[in-house]
Amino acid sequence: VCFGALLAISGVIRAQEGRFNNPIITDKYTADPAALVYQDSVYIYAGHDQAPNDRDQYEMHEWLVYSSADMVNWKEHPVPLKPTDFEWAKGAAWAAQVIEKDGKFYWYVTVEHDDSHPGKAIGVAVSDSPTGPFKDARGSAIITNDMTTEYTDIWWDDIDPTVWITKDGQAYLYWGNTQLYWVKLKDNMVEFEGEIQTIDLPHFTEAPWIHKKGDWYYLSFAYKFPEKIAYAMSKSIEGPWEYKGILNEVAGNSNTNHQSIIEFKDKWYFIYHNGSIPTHGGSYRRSVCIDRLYYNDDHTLKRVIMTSE
Ligand code: FUB
Repeated sequence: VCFGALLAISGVIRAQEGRFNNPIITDKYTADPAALVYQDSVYIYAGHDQAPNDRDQYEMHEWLVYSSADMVNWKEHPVPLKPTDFEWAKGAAWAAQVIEKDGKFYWYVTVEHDDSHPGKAIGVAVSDSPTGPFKDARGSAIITNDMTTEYTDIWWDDIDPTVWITKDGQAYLYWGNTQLYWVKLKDNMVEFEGEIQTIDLPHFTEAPWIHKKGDWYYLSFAYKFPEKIAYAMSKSIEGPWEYKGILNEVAGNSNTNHQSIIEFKDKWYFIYHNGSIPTHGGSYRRSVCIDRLYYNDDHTLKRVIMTSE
């Protein structure tokens, strides 16, 4: 017990110095972390990488949720959601994000749609608690393949939803692979309104994430492949976005890097995944990591120094 307490204290001290014990979860493979700050805690929603050690393909049958009050000690909660909780979905617990509105928690997820709309699609689940249980909030996908492309063979572009709610309560949904899309959401959070729009960013791959500091919006995203993370800035949530450069390099031993960015107790964090668990970790058996994020005086972002560097 004493040794465990000492480890926990030294972990908190290291984190205050900006060095984390990465990866933060080692008993499971976890990917695509989406962090939510709610009250005095941070929640990390992650996909569960379940590919056997000899299979180099995504195998993800459920999402996981962890919470922490200090960014160092993480508690795992019961599995809050699976793709099979959406009757119209076939599987694939790909990247997702939870946002709170009026005491309800909305979880936008990527799944594999059933054969009525082949390819990936975006669904939304809802709960009264950040740890669930969550249930399908609309009984059908909010975004399907046929809404975003005239080419029926592009089945990969409706993935990686990220959401943002402005101070006046307008919600926006962003998503995409190769092409970045966005649309406004209605007040009910489960229908979109207006036309689907696009944003062109250099070498956009996937994994958009919006955050705001002061007057500036930041749109970070996976760049090229293997993925680095790059970002753009704007004074308006609707753009235009100005590309600003690389935020994080390729993360050890993983082709993907999938970040989220939050402020918690006056510090900024960059939360992502790598493939660093020894022996079998890699692009299909990933692990969530945390590092600190810092700003330059001109509001641009300093490149993240991964604890592994
Ligand atoms: O986890 C499956 C996919 O890998 C995600 O949707 C992408 O962002 C990439 O991380």
